[in-house]
Amino acid sequence: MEFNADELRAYFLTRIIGRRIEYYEELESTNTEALRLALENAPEGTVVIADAQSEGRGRLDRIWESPPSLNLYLSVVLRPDIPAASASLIPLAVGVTVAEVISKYCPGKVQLKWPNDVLFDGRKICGILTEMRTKADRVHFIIVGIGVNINMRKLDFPRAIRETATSLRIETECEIDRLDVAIRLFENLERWYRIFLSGGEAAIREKWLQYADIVGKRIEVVFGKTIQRGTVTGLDDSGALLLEGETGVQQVLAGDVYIERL
Ligand code: BT5
Repeated sequence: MEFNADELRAYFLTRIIGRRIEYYEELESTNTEALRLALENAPEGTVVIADAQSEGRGRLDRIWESPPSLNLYLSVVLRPDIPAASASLIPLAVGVTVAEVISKYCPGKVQLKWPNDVLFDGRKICGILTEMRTKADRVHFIIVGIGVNINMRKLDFPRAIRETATSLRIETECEIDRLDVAIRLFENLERWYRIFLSGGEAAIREKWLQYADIVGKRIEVVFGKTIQRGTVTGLDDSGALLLEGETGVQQVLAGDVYIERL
């Protein structure tokens, strides 16, 4: 078959994710740097990657352990032209993206935990931090931060999370090429982001629920001093978790989920 260089160029021109890639040996946080670039009009699909983070962030100012040379820490700038209220499925689409990529390396026990932790056999292998800026009531930009534990060994984790965290290397007993994981992540994020943009919300919810395996389970959701309890019946259109409790069906918009042990 003839080699068609124009087609090759067209392929890259039509890509969104990775259109611009900024790499750093160390950053405080790739989300903070991506936020800064986005405010300077960095194009949609800009990716910021760091080998290490000195102040990797989780939700609610928690710390994301980010030692050098072992893992992936990256943030992507998205600029969907949609109302802010319609953006809440994006974190779930990112969860699905990562779950599928991790399943390629170690199939079977990958699970999504609402809103978007990725667990392997009950241990956290990836954290996702999504931050949005709005203009009037529309999305100005969204920063999707992804931290995947790749080559950390058990002793590389601080003692406090040694039993609750894991990595691809721990689970596969093989050293994994970080670049390979990054490329698969970009490809799959491109796919799910396009599904989102073309009205594929139902497909995102369906795939997310498959990986979450939570429908029918009794859970407790803790958000500050508020606790919600009930049985999960599914996700609503916006990606909120639906809980059936004594007072009827309630929407869960934020918090940490615990499966109730009866
Ligand atoms: C998260 O928060 O899981 C979101 C983490 C997002 C990290 C990425 S890395 C690239 C980008 N740049 C950033 O600065 N952040 C993003 P949360 O659900 O709040 O979970 C945080 C909790 O996970 C901590 O309190 C620890 O218990 C645990 N933890 C910290 N580091 C971990 C690690 N490397 N692996 C597994 N668990 C970890």
